[in-house]
Amino acid sequence: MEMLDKLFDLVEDGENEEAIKMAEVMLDKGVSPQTIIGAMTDGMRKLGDLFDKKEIFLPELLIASDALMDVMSIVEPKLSIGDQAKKKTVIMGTVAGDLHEIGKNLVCMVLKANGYNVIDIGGDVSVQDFISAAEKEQADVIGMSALMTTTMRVQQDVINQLVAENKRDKYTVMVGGAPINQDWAEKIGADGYCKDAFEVVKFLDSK
Ligand code: B12
Repeated sequence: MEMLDKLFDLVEDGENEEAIKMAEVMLDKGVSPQTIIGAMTDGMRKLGDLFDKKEIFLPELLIASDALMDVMSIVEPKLSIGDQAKKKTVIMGTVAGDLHEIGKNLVCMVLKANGYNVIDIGGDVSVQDFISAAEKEQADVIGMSALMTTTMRVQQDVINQLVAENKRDKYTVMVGGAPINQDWAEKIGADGYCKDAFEVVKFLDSK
């Protein structure tokens, strides 16, 4: 849709105010929050490819990420929250050494909108902090995001530590992020991998 492309152009250019206004207009016109989230995710991935090819650089990524977060803050309240009783408690964080939070934030947003009790413990989360948060909140699910090949092994460290502490069976462990796939999830003994925020809901609803 042309409007979605235009919205991402504004995000890419760091036109935060304009992007927010446009997102508000689109929501008013009945464009669904899911459609906007999907388009922004695709846009961000395309920027990632350009970054890879050195056609854009870190400052441009930072500008776009900041604008994207602003747009998401407008979209979040529009994700209708059903009046269902709170489902499971989910601890979500991005692993140690990794500051990429956009994907994790989207997963949190969509889970909350679907009735889950989500506790976002942020980015750069250590192995012990994942486990302490899960214990403290009596969580059912631990979700770990990793966006870099250099940080994905922390997901494995958390699972190994849960096993060492005899706590592995207490939690459903989900992993995700751009370099993660089903093979990795199986290799490290996670319960599930999901490629996007909407799949996470389907996965957890089926548990
Ligand atoms: C935006 C971005 C940044 C932003 C992050 C802003 C922020 N606050 O999050 C900034 C500019 C800060 C940044 C910094 C860096 N980045 Co960067 N970044 C990206 C980029 C372009 C997009 C990531 C993104 O937001 N995607 C959009 C979201 C919506 O998608 P997503 O994260 O994949 O999430 C979805 C799914 O994966 C899934 N999901 C995500 N998490 C979870 C968790 C669970 C449990 C589940 C089930 C599902 C799930 O659901 C999400 C929603 O649908 C990627 C490129 C890429 N292909 O991913 C590079 C990329 C990840 N970055 C990269 C690099 C190298 C860096 C830097 C080291 C650059 C530098 N030289 O400093 C730093 C690292 C900083 C650090 N220590 O973390 C590399 C990593 C390479 C590698 N080693 O693997 C990438 C792949 C770019 C590239 N091709 O080189 N980056």
